[in-house]
Amino acid sequence: MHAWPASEVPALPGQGRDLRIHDTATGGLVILDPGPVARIYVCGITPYDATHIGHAATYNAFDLVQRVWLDTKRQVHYVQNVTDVDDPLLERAQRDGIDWAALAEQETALFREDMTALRMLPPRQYIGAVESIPGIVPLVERLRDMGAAYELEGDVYFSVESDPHFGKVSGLDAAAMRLLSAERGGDPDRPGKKNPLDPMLWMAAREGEPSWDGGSLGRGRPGWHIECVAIALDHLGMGFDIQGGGSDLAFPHHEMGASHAQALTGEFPMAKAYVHAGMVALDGEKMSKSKGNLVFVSKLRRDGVDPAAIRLALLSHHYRADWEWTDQVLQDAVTRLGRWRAAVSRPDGPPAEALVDEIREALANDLDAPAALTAVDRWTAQQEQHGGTDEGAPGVVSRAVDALLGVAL
Ligand code: 5CA
Ligand code: ZN
Repeated sequence: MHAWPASEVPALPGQGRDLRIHDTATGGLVILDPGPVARIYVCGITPYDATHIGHAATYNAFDLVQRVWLDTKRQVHYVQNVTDVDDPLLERAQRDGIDWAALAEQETALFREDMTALRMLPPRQYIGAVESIPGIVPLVERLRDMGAAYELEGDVYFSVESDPHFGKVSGLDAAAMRLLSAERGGDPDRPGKKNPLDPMLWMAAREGEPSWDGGSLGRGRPGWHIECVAIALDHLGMGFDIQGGGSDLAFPHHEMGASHAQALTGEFPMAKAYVHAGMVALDGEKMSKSKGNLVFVSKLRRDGVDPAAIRLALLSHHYRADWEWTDQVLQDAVTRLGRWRAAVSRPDGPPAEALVDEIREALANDLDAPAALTAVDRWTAQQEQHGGTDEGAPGVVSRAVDALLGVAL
């Protein structure tokens, strides 16, 4: 699959600071020390509906990670998937009487447009579940052959007990895991499983559903977690820096994925940090495709909202917070964008060096984008009230806001 075009990242004077980021597994900040090439895997969309503000907020967080790393003069190896075959996608296609593959293609194309408009830097590899199947099958066969997976009525399940580190990503107890498993795509009540939490690795072909050649597994399609693991291991290998997604992926998705990878390789951990973005709500409830309480990025764009204002609205909340989308949030961002643009449109202004430093420090400190915005607000207020004599300072501010926050002024 192809990704989307990269917007240019302006070069800045000086160098950024190393990222300290909250890791779900340890519950605290970790100082990541990636080599010259930082490695990150971010879970992509299941493309059965358009990109909503919740998705955009999560991808915004990981775009900031990429920008902080680039600012430390590292390269970034960023991989993202597209879950282009899964139960919710097939159910939606069935409901609407359309071909599931056409639905996936259409919504993935819209996602690329939205990401481009929001100036999210693309992943180096953007990979679909379907195209990954030839790589997934041998992994499932290997897990089965080593005794970490078992068959149940033609389906293949992963045995969570095969990974001694199972549970370390989410830190949840068995009861909480069971509840979340039932809510988020698992089948804890299916009779015959060794452990109710065991997730499916390979689902035998079902009547009326697409299926692929699974070698010794028989025809079928892959489970959700093994999809991301196959893609991550293929392109990044074990011990990569960040596994990212929204907080609803911590369990079971990232827990199970880590266990699949750790059982397969005998190495620990799969990722140095598991990073999770908070959930965006609308009308008091988590924005979700299944509930339908959605604000679409593409709809806002069609209504004439500047994508830079949408991006500023996302940045005005800390990535780990759960927050509520309202018209006021967007209105405030539109006002802020107008003030910032006016402030950088003058040839001179207050000195910019300290501001660039403040933005860098804020982002390196667990991606504190709201603190970065406050710093730019302060510079803007000074420019509005007193102006300044530093020639070229507004240009430096404009480039820093673009390079570090992805907002084109
Ligand atoms: N395809 C899988 C991941 S492999 C998936 O979860 N797809 S998704 O389309 O449901 O979600 C894509 C990303 O958006 C995930 O990281 C998810 O955690 C995040 N996300 C979904 N809803 C929200 C929300 N309301 N607020 C913030 N992030 C959200
Ligand atoms: Zn995933």
